[in-house]
Amino acid sequence: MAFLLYNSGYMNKGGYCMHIMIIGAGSLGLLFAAQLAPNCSQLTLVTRSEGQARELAEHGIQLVGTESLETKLAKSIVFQSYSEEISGSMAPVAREVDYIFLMVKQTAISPELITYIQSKMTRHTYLICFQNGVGHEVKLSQAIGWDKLLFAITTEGAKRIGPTSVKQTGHGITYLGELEPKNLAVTNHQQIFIVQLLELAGFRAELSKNMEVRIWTKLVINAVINPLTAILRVQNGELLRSAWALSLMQELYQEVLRLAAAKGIELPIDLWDTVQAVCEATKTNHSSMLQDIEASRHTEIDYLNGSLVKMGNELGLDLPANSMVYRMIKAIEN
Ligand code: KPL
Repeated sequence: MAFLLYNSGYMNKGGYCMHIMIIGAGSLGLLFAAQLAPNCSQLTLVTRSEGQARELAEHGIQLVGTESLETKLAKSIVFQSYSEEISGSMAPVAREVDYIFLMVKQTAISPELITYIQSKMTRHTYLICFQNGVGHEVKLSQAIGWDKLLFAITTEGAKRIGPTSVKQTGHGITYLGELEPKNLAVTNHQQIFIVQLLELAGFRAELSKNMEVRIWTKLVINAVINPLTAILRVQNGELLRSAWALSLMQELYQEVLRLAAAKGIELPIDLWDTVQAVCEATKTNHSSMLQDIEASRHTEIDYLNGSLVKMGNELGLDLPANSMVYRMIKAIEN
């Protein structure tokens, strides 16, 4: 697997003098890169494939706004493979990285990628993780340390139209904070700064002192909606129109509630309403898991229902519905 760099090289006198690196050029990576680039002195977008980095170098990022406004960003200056950079055969990107936004799926957080991230971290670098589900926090805290880690949950809507273009499909909110707030490892000042940076780029962003609940809330939404849409091969909204599907959603949901209670995690009392509201609001979407199955990719099931079943096992709690959908997705993947 080769990660390549697409460097916007965008200089803006009014922006912050800093280097932001975004790893992952899927829908969110492209959207955030396009929006953040004008506000920082250097932005590097790290892609997985060489082809995408080349195309970005040639065309820049094309952002189609919600009102169909098209923006073209500055063209790239540098792109290179990260393995060449690590081996020293290529000069590293000039300025030290201040913030790394990790915007890849859980399945992409390989030992190779972690080594790459480590090679970019200095005493002053913070890593901000945008993943769905759980599991990454353990790997990354071991490799990077809690004092360098922040977590974000975003509901920004974006759809990748091609390797260099993205459509903003809706405006959401991004919550940012630590997962181990007891440590207060990353100063409030740092966290507020990132929130301001996101706001300057046109995103709604808020600091959260309760990232665990926010991560679990998203985990529940994805664990209830995604596997069922992928097994039944339906759009999100279809789940609400079938009494059978709704009862399966309820079963998955109730099991997660029991698990969360056993772990002492207080989920919002109206979470079931939220799950249904998300289903309705995204009714024409193919969930990310359905898209993965359609494209014959590995899904994030290990980090959603798989993690839930594993946590249940550790506590002596059975989660039969979650275990069933987990095994069905695994069977489909294979
Ligand atoms: O986040 C999603 C996903 O597909 O991963 C939902 C909320 C289900 C929207 O499609």
